[in-house]
Amino acid sequence: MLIKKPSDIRPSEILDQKIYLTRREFIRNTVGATVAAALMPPLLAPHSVYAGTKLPGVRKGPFGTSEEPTPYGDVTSYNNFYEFGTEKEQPVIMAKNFRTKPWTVTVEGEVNKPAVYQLEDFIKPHTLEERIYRLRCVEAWSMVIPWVGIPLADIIKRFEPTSKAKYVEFTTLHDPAQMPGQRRAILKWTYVEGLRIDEAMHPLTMLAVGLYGETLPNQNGAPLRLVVPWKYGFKNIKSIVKIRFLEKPPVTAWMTAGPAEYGFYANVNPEVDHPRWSQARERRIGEFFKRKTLMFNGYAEQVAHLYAHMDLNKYF
Ligand SMILES: Nc1nc2c(c(=O)[nH]1)N[C@H]1C(S)=C(S)[C@@H](COP(=O)(O)O)O[C@H]1N2
Ligand SMILES: [Mo]
Repeated sequence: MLIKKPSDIRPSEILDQKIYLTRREFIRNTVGATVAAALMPPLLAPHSVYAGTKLPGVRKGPFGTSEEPTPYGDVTSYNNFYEFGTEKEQPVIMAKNFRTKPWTVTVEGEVNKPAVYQLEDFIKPHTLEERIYRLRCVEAWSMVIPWVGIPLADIIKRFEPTSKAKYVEFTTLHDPAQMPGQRRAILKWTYVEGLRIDEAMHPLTMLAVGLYGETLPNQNGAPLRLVVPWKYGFKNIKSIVKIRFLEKPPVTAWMTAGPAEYGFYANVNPEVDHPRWSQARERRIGEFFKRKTLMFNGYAEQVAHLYAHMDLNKYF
């Protein structure tokens, strides 16, 4: 995602899985076991090291795919979370001691009930459901993740948006002391994302607090992150502390960083290439051969109507 000259792009960003694995092999075979363990706990350490707290009473929710979920170890060790480093192997290590309790979410703007909510007021355990969704990164890799959360619409309704609320803006925590990435000018911090109100209210859109039946690992966006399965991964903002309702579209962090590369809508559209690479195909993490990328990441039936009158080449 980083805006760089092509010559600066590293293999892990282009994400040729073979190169990526080769690099891991290389490190494993050439450095001492202790150093290797520190660099790559997901491959070497048991699954339990990353386990969150089990979330009880989670129901099966609608819309889940029947595709095989990506193994827990991959979902939790191969992450984009620039607040904790630009290499995908970094967040699992760098976010280890990130404090997510207590956690508040500020709700403001065009709503009748603006307030600072405790996370516990936000999401009651008995409301949680599991939905297995595909996640497609703009870098042309994908995963299938069993999320645990609730529909964002259920939460938004409680805030009573006014008739002027046309867009929703989400903001990640700003805390350079805890988030080393924010001490470097990688993005114009903080991370901000946004949705049109009808996208935010769509029944597929959820706020996740867990995956694989447990609370979210820090590197996956604990304690609260957005999941919009038909949009590129970067829309799925992590560690949310603010939700603001607006009349005008918010300016997102990635639009500021590279407006020609990362649009506001960011719908998965295999026909609109990223300026530096094709979006026609993707590599499912754990698989060798690439597969075709589907329109709206395979959720066209549910969401295409939201964009019926829009030129998706212009509004990419
Ligand atoms: N705050 C914040 N949210 C973020 C990012 C980030 O760097 N910072 N990266 C995004 C990108 S590019 C992707 S692909 C997904 C990855 O989510 P995952 O690590 O849970 O798979 O998170 C998104 N949310
Ligand atoms: Mo991404």
